Amino acid sequence: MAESHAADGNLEGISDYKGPAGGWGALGAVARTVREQMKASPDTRALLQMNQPDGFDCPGCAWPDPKHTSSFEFCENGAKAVTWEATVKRVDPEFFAKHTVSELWTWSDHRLEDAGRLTEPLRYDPETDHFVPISWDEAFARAGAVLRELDDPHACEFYCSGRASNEAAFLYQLFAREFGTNNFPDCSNMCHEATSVGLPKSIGVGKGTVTLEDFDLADAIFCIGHNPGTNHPRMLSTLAAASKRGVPIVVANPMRERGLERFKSPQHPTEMLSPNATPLASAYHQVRIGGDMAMLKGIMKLVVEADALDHAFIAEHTQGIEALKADLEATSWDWIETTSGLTRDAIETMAEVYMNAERVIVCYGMGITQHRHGTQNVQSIANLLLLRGNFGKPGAGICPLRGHSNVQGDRTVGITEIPTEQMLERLDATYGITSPREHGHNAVEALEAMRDGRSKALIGLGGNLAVAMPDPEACFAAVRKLDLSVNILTKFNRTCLLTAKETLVLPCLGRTELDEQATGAQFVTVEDSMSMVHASRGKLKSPGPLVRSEPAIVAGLAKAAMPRSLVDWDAMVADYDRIREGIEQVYPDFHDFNRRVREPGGFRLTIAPDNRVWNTPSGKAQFIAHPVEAAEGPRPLLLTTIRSHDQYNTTIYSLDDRYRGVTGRRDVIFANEVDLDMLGLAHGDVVDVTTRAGRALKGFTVVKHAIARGSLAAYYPEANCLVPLEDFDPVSGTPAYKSIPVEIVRAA
Ligand SMILES: Nc1nc2c(c(=O)[nH]1)N[C@H]1C(S)=C(S)[C@@H](COP(=O)(O)OP(=O)(O)OC[C@H]3O[C@@H](n4cnc5c(=O)[nH]c(N)nc54)[C@H](O)[C@@H]3O)O[C@H]1N2
Ligand SMILES: Nc1nc2c(c(=O)[nH]1)N[C@H]1C(S)=C(S)[C@@H](COP(=O)(O)OP(=O)(O)OC[C@H]3O[C@@H](n4cnc5c(=O)[nH]c(N)nc54)[C@H](O)[C@@H]3O)O[C@H]1N2
Ligand SMILES: [Mo]
Repeated sequence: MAESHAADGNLEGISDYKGPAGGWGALGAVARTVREQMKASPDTRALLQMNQPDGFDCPGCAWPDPKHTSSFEFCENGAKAVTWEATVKRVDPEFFAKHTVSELWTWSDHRLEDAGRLTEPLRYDPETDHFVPISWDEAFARAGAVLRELDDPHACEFYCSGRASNEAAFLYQLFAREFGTNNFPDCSNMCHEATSVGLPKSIGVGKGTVTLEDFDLADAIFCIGHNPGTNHPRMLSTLAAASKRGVPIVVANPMRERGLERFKSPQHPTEMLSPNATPLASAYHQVRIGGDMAMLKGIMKLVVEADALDHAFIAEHTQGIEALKADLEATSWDWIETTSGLTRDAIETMAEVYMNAERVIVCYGMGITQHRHGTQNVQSIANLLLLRGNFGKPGAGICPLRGHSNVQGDRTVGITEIPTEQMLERLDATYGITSPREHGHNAVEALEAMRDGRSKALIGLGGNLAVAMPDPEACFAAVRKLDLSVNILTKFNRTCLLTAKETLVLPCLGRTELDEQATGAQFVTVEDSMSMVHASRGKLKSPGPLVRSEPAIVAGLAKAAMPRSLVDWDAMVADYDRIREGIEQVYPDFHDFNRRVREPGGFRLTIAPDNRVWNTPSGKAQFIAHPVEAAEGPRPLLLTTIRSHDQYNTTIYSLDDRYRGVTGRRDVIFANEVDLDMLGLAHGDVVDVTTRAGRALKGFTVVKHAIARGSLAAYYPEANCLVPLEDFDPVSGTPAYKSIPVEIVRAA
């Protein structure tokens, strides 16, 4: 990696990126990933199948496609997600015979996954410290034996990551509930849980309310705490179109992100040849980390003072405005300015854009949710929109940018630790089972239960739980204590190396691959960020003859764990239409599912606020006031954790982060130049970052960056060691990954 240079610091691989988002850099990156992962494989045609009417849904992000009907929509990072899955590299039995687990443990996360696709079921052999191939029958029998022996079904954790299809996820929750638990830690618990928990209280639904068409009608768009250039690149075309229409796009983000500043579409030949890129943000406010609520309160205070409220809407559709007004009145500008790091003038310009627009969309991502006050942040955004009736009219609404491509769908079909009674009754009536009524564990609770020995088994339907969670030391130890760890994966990762008494790795098909079952080729369904449900059909050859589909693996485990199960698992695996019939019976919103999902583009689930229907206890939308006590003393430096351009969560495609000017390394801390001066540090210094509780990230290099004062940023998962497991939003359980109080000193 980078060497140190005494004179100008440890700055190898650090530069200033001057280009736009997209552009030739994006095309070059696509060519590179195709070359590295797919060699000359004929399956490079996979890229042409992505997001086509008859193709598969991009496993990259959850941004919708123009109706999934015609346009050729893919992006650089979608191409990386597909080539990473469709790679020609394999980890076969020979690979595992060559490398012990102790050796693999020393590999980087990048190298582990880059080794290639899993091809056979594996079991860890503690005698030799190797993973060894076993048959599917033996794998299921071994898992079933441990699961049947548990004294309590609640001692098993059913983790779900967000790539699983609706069909796989529905079978998975059926398995867990017939088994007897609602323990569904899932990636959503680390992601948009503040949305899932916060929005139902505000507007009666825990999802976004806008569609792509709304972006064509909006008069103003706010983008708070998300980085579309990297994490939802297809959104850049939508933002560029709005910008060309002259719609103001107001950004609030501590970091200047190129993907929010300007964009050159790699799919527009004329744009590529012209020297000009489309500007995106009309105003860029570098809010201090964790300062969003103060900023939002500032805007709302001005809206209320100007009496620019939609009085008719408020009277007919809402409750709670008085408490919100009282809170805003009691909130001082001094607190707003110091907490947000923005001047009153800047906030006035934001309020003006907001008040001058009839139809406003607010988009937000992890910069809002992953804080101790994540739920309060989300509800403050809802408050802002409610003040001017920005729900239930075209061109307006709230737009949480969901994470994984089907994380929203997984939730919709039952992956939740807090199911409703109505849902359980329908599930029980459909399958003749008796689901448990006790709430289950979310992700933090699952790790605590494993750490404390209350939970003894972990099944993972995708994902890399122990690496994605805070406090790796605690999480690693927790998994290693288990009786059983089952990993249903496309690729090997660090969580599988945390061997339990019995450790199984079960290779599954990815989204891009042809899924043949007894009745022929199957398709699956997914739900995007805008509640569109559509079909996804894999086309590529399976990476090996033994690899099975996720529904087949879930059914195999269920049968082994419950030999007397009341569910006809084989029938559902033979024909996924049978699974969809089950989904339809449990969730009436999916009526006529098998027919409607075969229509081009699929269908949209009902989002009640679109019709100004509020499924809250009062039947009204709720303003929810969040009085905050001003903190005493100097404010600590806050560190946020972010994704690089070449990573997908814990999957590290390469060590580059093009738009932030970082090449070949990830050991950096982005800092504001003035802060560095005040700390007596220089661009390129090697530092240690520590927390009060003694956590430390050592030997990283500080890099000056356009980031708000008092704010630092480092990459996830490297910086997860700084986050304690106990540090989360008490309302939603979302870990506070984005506001870690730290100190920073030159390394000894
Ligand atoms: N290529 C790619 N695509 C992805 C993913 C990926 O890893 N790679 N991950 C997927 C998943 S699971 C998710 S959840 C999404 C994540 O998508 P994003 O939400 O965009 O993800 P992050 O990189 O975590 O950070 C978002 C932004 O929040 C800003 N931020 C940090 N702290 C604060 C704050 O306190 N306030 C404000 N206003 N902003 C802040 C950061 O500067 C950064 O620009 O993307 C999905 N899509
Ligand atoms: N510090 C910090 N920590 C964070 C975050 C942060 O912003 N900062 N973000 C959080 C967020 S938003 C999320 S969503 C979580 C992500 O947490 P996870 O969802 O658990 O993690 P991923 O890295 O997405 O999972 C990668 C693994 O999924 C497997 N996989 C890929 N495709 C498939 C498939 O089609 N099927 C199956 N069965 N397996 C597949 C591969 O084997 C791969 O190793 O991390 C969280 N952790
Ligand atoms: Mo996420």
